[in-house]
Amino acid sequence: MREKHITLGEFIIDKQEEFKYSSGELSKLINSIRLAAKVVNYEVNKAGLVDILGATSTINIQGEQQQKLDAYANEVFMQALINREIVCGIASEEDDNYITIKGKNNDNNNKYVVLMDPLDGSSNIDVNVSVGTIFSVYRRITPPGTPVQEVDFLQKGSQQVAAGYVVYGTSTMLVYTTGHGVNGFTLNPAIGVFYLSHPNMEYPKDGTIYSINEGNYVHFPQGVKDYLKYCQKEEGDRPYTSRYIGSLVSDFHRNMIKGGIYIYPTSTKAPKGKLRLLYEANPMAFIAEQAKGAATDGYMRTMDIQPTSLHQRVPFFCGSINMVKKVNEFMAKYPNDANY
Ligand code: P6P
Repeated sequence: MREKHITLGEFIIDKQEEFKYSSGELSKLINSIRLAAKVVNYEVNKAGLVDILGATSTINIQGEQQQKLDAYANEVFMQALINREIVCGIASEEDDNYITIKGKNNDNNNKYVVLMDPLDGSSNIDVNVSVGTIFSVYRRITPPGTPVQEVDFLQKGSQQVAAGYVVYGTSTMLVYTTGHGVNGFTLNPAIGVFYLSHPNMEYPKDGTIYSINEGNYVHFPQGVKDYLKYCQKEEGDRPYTSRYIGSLVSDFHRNMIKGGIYIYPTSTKAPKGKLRLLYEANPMAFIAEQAKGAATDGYMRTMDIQPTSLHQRVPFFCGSINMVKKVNEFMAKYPNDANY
């Protein structure tokens, strides 16, 4: 009996009844991301051939020169979401403020807000290293019919209704959760269809890979330095292997399959860490927990942090649950470092 390969479209329909609250809008939202991922994938894959590389003349809120491809990706995902008339607001790493989106009757009745990093790791674009898209979905908490407000975006990560990423790597994958486990879909570029290739993805409880930019070692808090020395000590299954691609989505994806931990801590150079809470740490934390992994800021659960601003940064320790527990033990010896 030939195994039937389920497409993402079929999977969404099959799982429709699991989407609480939704009368199909969340399915349409995931479908719009599916479409945008294919469009961006096409451009990412030929970035070396056309003048879509390099930087634009604009600087985004991160103070980083916008790469042409991440400005393009931002536009593609924005349009895909707007066209489906499901979301009432979108916040993006590429835009200083969130945008308000009207419903089909120019009303404010759409239920969801989306936060996204349209092309994470964009500094890798010009050197042909994997990049990714990260998205996070909430139900609005302000009254339907009124314009979306910032408070709709500043919800704790524990309130997410969906989160996912696209990794544009040796193959392009869409990995997402709606709170019922994590499933990975691989794109067949020849026919433009995502197939369920990694059902029920789970972080191994233990791992032997750590992902951190060790070039910043001298700037790390002491708890991180102590943990790195623990990883490098010859004892039991250690020393661990160091693997750091410089693209969160790629390091996260490999660690979820093989076991491992990703760390971007505070440092004297990045006093609050580098990763953005709302559209990097929280969605990846939701996926990690749904895959039986863990995510903290070194001291508390990432998804319990109360956001205070759209682009706030947090330290991020994410991966195999026993590795996160261990690094948290080292961090606990230096409680003052919790005040970032
Ligand atoms: P660094 C990419 O810019 C990113 O946000 C993550 O994808 C990646 O893990 C990290 O920053 C790399 O930062 O400072 O090590 O180059």
